[in-house]
This record gives sequence, structure tokens and C-alpha cells, in this order.
Amino acid sequence: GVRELIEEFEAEAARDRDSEETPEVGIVMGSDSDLDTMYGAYEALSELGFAEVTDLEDPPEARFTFETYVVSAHRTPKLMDAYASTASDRGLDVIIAGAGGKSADLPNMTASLAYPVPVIGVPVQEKSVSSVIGMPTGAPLTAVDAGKSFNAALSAVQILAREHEELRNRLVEYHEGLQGEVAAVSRDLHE
Ligand code: RP5
Repeated sequence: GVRELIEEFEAEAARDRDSEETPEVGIVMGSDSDLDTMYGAYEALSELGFAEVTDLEDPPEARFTFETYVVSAHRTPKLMDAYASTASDRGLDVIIAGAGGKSADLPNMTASLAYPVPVIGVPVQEKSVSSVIGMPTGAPLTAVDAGKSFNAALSAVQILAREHEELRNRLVEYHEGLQGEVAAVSRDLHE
């Protein structure tokens, strides 16, 4: 239940900060109905060599990892509080938070509670954009356009790449591949 999850986050926060097992990237979303939209973040992170941690006690071998949780600002406010408040002590480096509807409060509440861990908000629908990006002065949140969870993940890796040359190389490689794909489309058009 929710209580057990809260206890897991608190226990991990009480252990050594930034232990090897803690994922670098946390993905949270307000509902499992957001999963399809948030799948882009999963795809981008997987493409860049990140593995998903599904059991905190049994992390994968990969050097860089991420975790995914459904955390609702309105239905599970205490879980949102626990997840975001322990983010820094658990050693998460960046959080991607997606929510939809007109009251898409998860990204901005997570940003306030997780501060200074950076949060990248993903408005799940167009109508969620103003709710996600509307933050008061002093309470920062970075956001991508509606549905662009793939880009949120690339931005998250850009933040991590400041400290990890390996990730910098993977991002450059990804971008070169992207340019190659665009060039191939142009070539096909002219054949
Ligand atoms: C938001 O409400 C969620 O992020 C979701 O996008 C939206 C609708 O949730 P469901 O009613 O589909 O669970 O909090």
C-alpha cells in the first residue's frame, strides 16, 4: 500500500545519500492513464542506455538507471510529499513529472517539495500546459510542451551529462543518429 511505499522512500533517504543503487532519474505521473504519454521518457532513457529499477533492493547492472511511479497529487498527496521530499536525500538527480487534466498539480508540487532537485514537467494534454508551467517567482520548474516526455528525458540526461562524460558522448551520438535519419529522409525524397 501507500504507507509501505512511503516507508521505503524514507528508509532509502535515511541510508547513505546517492548510494549506487539509487536511480539518477525519477519518473512520476498522476495516473496510469498517463502511461502512454509518459512512455516517450522511457523510450529516450532506454535508447541512451538507462535501465529501469523495478525493485530498489535488486537494482539492474546498468551504470545509469531510472524508476517510475504513479503518484497522484490529489489522490495520494502524502505519497507525493514523501516521494518528492526524500528525492534529494535518496540521491535522485532529476525528476520528470507528468500530469494531465486541468489541475495538473503533480509537476509543480513535486518541484516545490523536491527543491533543489530539478523537476521537468510534462503536461499530458494541451489543456494541462498552463497548470504545469504556472509557477510563482522563486519556485522554479522546467517544462516541455504537451506530451513531449521524450524531450523531458533528453533534458534530464543533459543535466546529468554535466557530470558524466559518458552521457555527454551518448547524447552526441544520439544527435548524430537523428541528423542521419533526417538526411536519409531528404535523400529518399530525391531518389
Ligand atoms: C491527472 O488527472 C492525471 O495526471 C491524469 O492525467 C488525469 C486523469 O486521471 P484519471 O482520471 O485518468 O486517473 O491527475
